[in-house]
Amino acid sequence: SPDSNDSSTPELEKAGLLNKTKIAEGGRKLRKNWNPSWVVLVGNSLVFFKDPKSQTPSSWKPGNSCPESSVDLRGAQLQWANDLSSKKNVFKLRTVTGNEFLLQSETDSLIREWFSTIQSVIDRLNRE
Ligand code: I3S
Repeated sequence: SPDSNDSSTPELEKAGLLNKTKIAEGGRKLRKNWNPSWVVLVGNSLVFFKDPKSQTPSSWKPGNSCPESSVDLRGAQLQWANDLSSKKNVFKLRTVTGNEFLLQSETDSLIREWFSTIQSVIDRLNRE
């Protein structure tokens, strides 16, 4: 389309369902609370939405798909973190502000795709 390179419209890199828990906020450790999350990688951000399956029909109305939270990937660090969970396929994302998230999927190929796609965005931002 003619607008596909419009810099005001960040490119959607990836979207899908992952298990997520936040484990630190501003460097302070948090209690784990794993939940399915609809994760969207768009532009320089990773955006988290409620698991669509857990939403009520009314929450599907346009305009009601409000993100739960959003992570700026600039300066973020990504690492495999199977030592931080009994679950398999876990990686940790740490933001410059000291927020830490674990993301997980039972599907090996899927989690590897997420890891490399997020890493490539971080690498691109590091080159800017
Ligand atoms: O690393 P931890 O503390 O063993 O993580 C487990 C606990 O947070 C547990 O919650 P409670 O301590 O509130 O019962 C969670 O239910 C588990 O999922 C956490 O471990 P995994 O290994 O699933 O990340």
